[in-house]
Amino acid sequence: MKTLVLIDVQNDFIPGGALAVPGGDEIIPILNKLQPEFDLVIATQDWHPAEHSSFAANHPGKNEFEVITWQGQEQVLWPVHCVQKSRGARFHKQLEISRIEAIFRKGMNTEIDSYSGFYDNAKLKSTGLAGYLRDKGAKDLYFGGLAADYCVYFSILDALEEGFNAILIEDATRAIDPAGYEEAKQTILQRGGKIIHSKDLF
Ligand code: VGL
Ligand code: ZN
Repeated sequence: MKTLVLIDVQNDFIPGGALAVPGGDEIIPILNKLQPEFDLVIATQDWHPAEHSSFAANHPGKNEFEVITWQGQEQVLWPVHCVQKSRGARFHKQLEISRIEAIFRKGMNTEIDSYSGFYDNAKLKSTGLAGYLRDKGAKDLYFGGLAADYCVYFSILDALEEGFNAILIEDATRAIDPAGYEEAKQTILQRGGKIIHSKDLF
């Protein structure tokens, strides 16, 4: 059971968006071409209330990309992004969505950020994704989407911890910070994940 997990392919993470990931638009044709190769395609969506504590705008005097401690957790302060029902929160219009069987939303609790598609950053709450995938018989999870060094990375770590095989499709993702991404890839490999190129799947 080969499953493709599309992480946060939303307007705000694509050039022109509020938290644009460099080259984020280049992955869309790859994600579209990959989908027919999979038995199951699911997606996640970052889905914040406007009052979310991860937004720098909600911390007067603080700057975007500054790191603070919030509820005992390190928190990067992001530009306002992926606000529920906003255009920025929608999937990019060129993303093929007809094969996406389920969408898991995250980041709704104002007090805690949620990079992984499985759990919030303090692991207080599950999105139900692990249970859904087990029920579907999914074992091999292939990841693409945005951003490689945040939501894709933390989703892969949780997938491995939940006992799935996790494979990053390296040309189907882009990172916010190249140095952070290099470290992330090392950690993925150390924890038993794999890194492949989309051409390995055709
Ligand atoms: C993400 C930062 C904040 C992501 C989401 O999708 O990688 N990054 N919220
Ligand atoms: Zn977010």
